[in-house]
Amino acid sequence: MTQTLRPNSLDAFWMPFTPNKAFKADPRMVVRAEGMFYFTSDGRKILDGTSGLWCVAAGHNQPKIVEAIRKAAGELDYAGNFNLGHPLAFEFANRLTGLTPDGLDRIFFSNSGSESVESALKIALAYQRARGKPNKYRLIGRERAYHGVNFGGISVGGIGRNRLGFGPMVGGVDHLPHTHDIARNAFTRGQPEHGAELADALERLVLLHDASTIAAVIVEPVAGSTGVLVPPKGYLQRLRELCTKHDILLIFDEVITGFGRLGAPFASQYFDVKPDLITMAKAINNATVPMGAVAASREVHDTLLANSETPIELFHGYTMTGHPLACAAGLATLDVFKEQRLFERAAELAPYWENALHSLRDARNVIDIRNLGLIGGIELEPRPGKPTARALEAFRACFDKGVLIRVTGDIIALSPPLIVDKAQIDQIVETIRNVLDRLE
Ligand code: PXG
Repeated sequence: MTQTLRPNSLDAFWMPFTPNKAFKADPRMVVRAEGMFYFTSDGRKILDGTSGLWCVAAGHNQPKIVEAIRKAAGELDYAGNFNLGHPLAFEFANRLTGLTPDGLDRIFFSNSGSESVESALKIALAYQRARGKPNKYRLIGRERAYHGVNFGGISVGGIGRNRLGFGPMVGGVDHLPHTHDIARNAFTRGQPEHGAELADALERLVLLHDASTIAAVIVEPVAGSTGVLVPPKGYLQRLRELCTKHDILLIFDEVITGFGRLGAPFASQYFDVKPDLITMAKAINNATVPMGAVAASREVHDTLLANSETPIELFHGYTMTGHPLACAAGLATLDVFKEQRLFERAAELAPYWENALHSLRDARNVIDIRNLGLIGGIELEPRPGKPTARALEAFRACFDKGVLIRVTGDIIALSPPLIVDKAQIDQIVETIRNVLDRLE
């Protein structure tokens, strides 16, 4: 065997969504985590203002969840769920239905948000076929949407850069306009006043394509990774009405908004709008073991099962669907959410979070601040000719000052674990102010 790499070489790992060359020239490594903190390889303690990547809702290395995984690994390392079941998957699916909106109580497991999106899109198409409407095949996404990185997800997604270079995409897809409107809504606390009428763009797509060709609309209730775009008041309600009117399924991608981020189990309950399918992942088991899921309405599930022409009703699933470790972690996570009242805690802290964030209104180069639940977005004026540079420098400077933030374009996106306390919120906000006021 030829030894081509040093033992600690950074070369072999091709990092996702990362400028690999720049990172490897100046790496930031974490080696341990606990509660609200990461610990770096050089012994520094970093306050996590991002829940990892929007996922560690119960805080890092939660002892009860860690123990559940240890125990499960010693009992049943792996069992697939193709024609052979294991109790943890059934138990976890049952328990999840205690959180999903009434009637969305059939759970399909995947291993990530991206796979949950693919699963939901395929379920939507299979449902339309099962009810005798195979011509309802179109999928409607939205500009500035992020639905993961697989082909269905980037097709309905609305980020040009994520689509560029990957060919013609999935066919039969169209997009609604995004709802971001700084001119009318800058510095709104919570939901913006202006923009509900943007949902009416669905009427235009119906005129163009005819409702008889449209299977489903997919949206993030709050768009997260493209910079915290909070839906205008009445927008999601209007979208629901139009989908119902035109016999189109509505899918909420709740990979970020699920599991208490807004102070309710799902955004669906927070906004009191019920979709037909919900995608979830990330905080489903506190991100300890890769897992995602789709919650489907009874109508969707039962129609598919009742009208199947073959014994297998849905030709879809993954080797790791309902992995025992992921399910064990999920069960423990739901216990922790309940015991520590984390969703209620998020709701109680939301006003403090809102005030703290909006105190940055007069910080240097800030052009908008947005918030909902325990999500925050701070939009910076891009540096002329150098978009994203200012935010990236803010990210590095905050990290050096012991606070992990997330940046996307020139927007700082914040989503602390739901266990965050007021002093830690102050620390996050004060660090950002300090950094911004010193940044060109
Ligand atoms: N849907 C939504 C709404 C998401 O936010 C996915 C699907 C895909 O999930 P997976 O597990 O396949 O990555 C996501 C993921 C960021 C960031 O910094 C956000 C995500 C992923 C990585 C970074 O905003 N969201």
